[in-house]
Amino acid sequence: MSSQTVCVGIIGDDTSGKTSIILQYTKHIFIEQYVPPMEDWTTVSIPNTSIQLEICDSAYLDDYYSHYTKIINKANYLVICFEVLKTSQTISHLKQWQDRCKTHPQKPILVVATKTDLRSERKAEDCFSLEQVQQIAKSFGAFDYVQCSAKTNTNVSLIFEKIAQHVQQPYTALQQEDKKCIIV
Ligand SMILES: Nc1nc2c(ncn2[C@@H]2O[C@H](COP(=O)(O)OP(=O)(O)OP(=O)(O)O)[C@@H](O)[C@H]2O)c(=O)[nH]1
Ligand SMILES: [Mg+2]
Repeated sequence: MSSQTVCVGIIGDDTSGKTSIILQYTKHIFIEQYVPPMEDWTTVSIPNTSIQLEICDSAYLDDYYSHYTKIINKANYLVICFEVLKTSQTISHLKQWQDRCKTHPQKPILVVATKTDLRSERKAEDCFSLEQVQQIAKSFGAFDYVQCSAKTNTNVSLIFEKIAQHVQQPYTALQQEDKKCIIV
């Protein structure tokens, strides 16, 4: 069976946990402190499929704009990460990510809420709820969403399995009707 290679760009806010997801998935490690960005595209084979994912990390560099534009342009799939801690900054940045993604309406998007382990140590009102995560995913026109923790290795592999599943058979788990705003 010939293999199919798909490029996946991992984008989202500074310290939202992008590199930690890739490290947990590919190397089964989690680092509590500063995590340096992965420099190259990381290629992984998805079990029980002929699909290879070329995963690209992004990081806040001096030339971040051109860096993520390059990633968005090359990627076949976009993974938008944001952490479950709800702050005014996260909300306003999500709106900015939404605008950036609108320039590439043809790229399938998977929305990923990260650091879900923090829900157990914070008040419920300080975190995005499941319903709010679903709403955010809809607002991006995402085909699906995942809630994960790289720290506890919860649902990390599901991110890449859902992409592989979508490559094999495109699906939309979410209603696409309300792309206009993010309700939080
Ligand atoms: N509690 C918790 N902390 C996490 C999790 N994932 C990442 N972190 C922590 O969050 C911080 C940032 O993680 P990174 O993976 O470097 O985030 P990033 O999005 O790659 O950050 P930049 O490359 O700077 O944009 C680190 O201190 C991680 O240990 C998680 O699932 N739970
Ligand atoms: Mg990083």
